[in-house]
Amino acid sequence: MIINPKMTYSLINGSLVGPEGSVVKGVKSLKDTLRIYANTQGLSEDLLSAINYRTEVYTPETTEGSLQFATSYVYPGTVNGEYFMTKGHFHEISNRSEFYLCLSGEGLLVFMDRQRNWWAERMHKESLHYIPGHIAHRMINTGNDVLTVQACWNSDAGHDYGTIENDGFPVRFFDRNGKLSIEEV
Ligand code: M6P
Ligand code: ZN
Repeated sequence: MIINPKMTYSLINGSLVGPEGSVVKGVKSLKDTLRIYANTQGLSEDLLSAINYRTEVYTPETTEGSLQFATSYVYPGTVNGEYFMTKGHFHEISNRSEFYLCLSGEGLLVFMDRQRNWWAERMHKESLHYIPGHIAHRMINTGNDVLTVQACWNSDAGHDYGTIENDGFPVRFFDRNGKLSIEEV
């Protein structure tokens, strides 16, 4: 028999659409992510309630070997000059890898290994990124539009946020007078 797929995915705006409850939506406003930024002094209420990023996650199965699929929308903006970004994470099952595919916007995908070495790849429409296991990853929106990124990874990978919350990444990215400034910490 031939049946219709349960899900659709828009190549234009990344939106995942499926049966009720199949897509788990998450929204993080700046209030939720404040601690990832270097300087959070004097922020307006408007900025604090602005969306930092949203996610739509489709997890058809959670057993070992299965995959999940998500779209992240990282909004444009800065916190005292520092570009909006995702929290960033290692995987809880550390060897699990991941693909990111950028649909629109401009940004950076920052990688960090366990020795705190970092490097980054430019993200732009149609850029494809492989994130090997054991490597932390964070997206930075350096543009003026939403950075829309599709992700696919093992359902059992989990997120280890603790390491990043405690030690952060060794580099930050700022808009200094309209120019990207890379500041190692
Ligand atoms: C991608 C995936 C998700 C992740 C999301 C936001 O969609 O990597 O697993 O949750 O980006 O990133 P983070 O959780 O690091 O803020
Ligand atoms: Zn991941």
